[in-house]
Amino acid sequence: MMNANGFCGVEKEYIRKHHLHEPKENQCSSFLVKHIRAPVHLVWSLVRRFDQPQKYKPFISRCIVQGDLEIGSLREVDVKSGLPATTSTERLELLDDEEHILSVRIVGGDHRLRNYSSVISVHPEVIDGRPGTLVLESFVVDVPEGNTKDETCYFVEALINCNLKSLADVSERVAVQDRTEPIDQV
Ligand code: A8S
Repeated sequence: MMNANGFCGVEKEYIRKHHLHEPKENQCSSFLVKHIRAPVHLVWSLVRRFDQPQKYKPFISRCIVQGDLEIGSLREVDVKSGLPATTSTERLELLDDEEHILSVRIVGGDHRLRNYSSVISVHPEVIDGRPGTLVLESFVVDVPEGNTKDETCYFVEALINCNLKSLADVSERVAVQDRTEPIDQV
């Protein structure tokens, strides 16, 4: 059942549990929702790879993690040309394989997103009688000098929308392959 904001009860519950940021006066915060026609284990297997965001994020060309993957690990991300950035340094804040939650904080890089922090969570749902996935991604970030809250939110939401669209494309391609019946050998 949808409410006036277009969210149903279960989405509201997940948002309340995992996606409550507390933006300060100079910050903006928002979240996005995506429904994917692929099972949750498949979507999570892509999302959880803190060391390989380029597997689905279309603007990332390269990523390097020094040492073992653990909470506090840093990744050095190279951004593809054409964007107002070339690198970003990002810290793993939370990786929960039970609840399917990943949280990342941006700690450096030559871009304008200061104090950016994001949470992405994935949840099983049924879409047209098949296993599907509900993806929620939320963020909080400083509003840069010379920009408004709306501009900042719009910019970040556009990037996240591209990431989620691509996550859906990659996951759905694999899901369709997995579903194809093997051809009987004669
Ligand atoms: C993510 C989310 C975002 C990434 C942004 C918002 C970024 O990688 C790009 C352009 C920028 O200006 C900032 O989960 C930054 O990846 C594509 C380099 C951080």
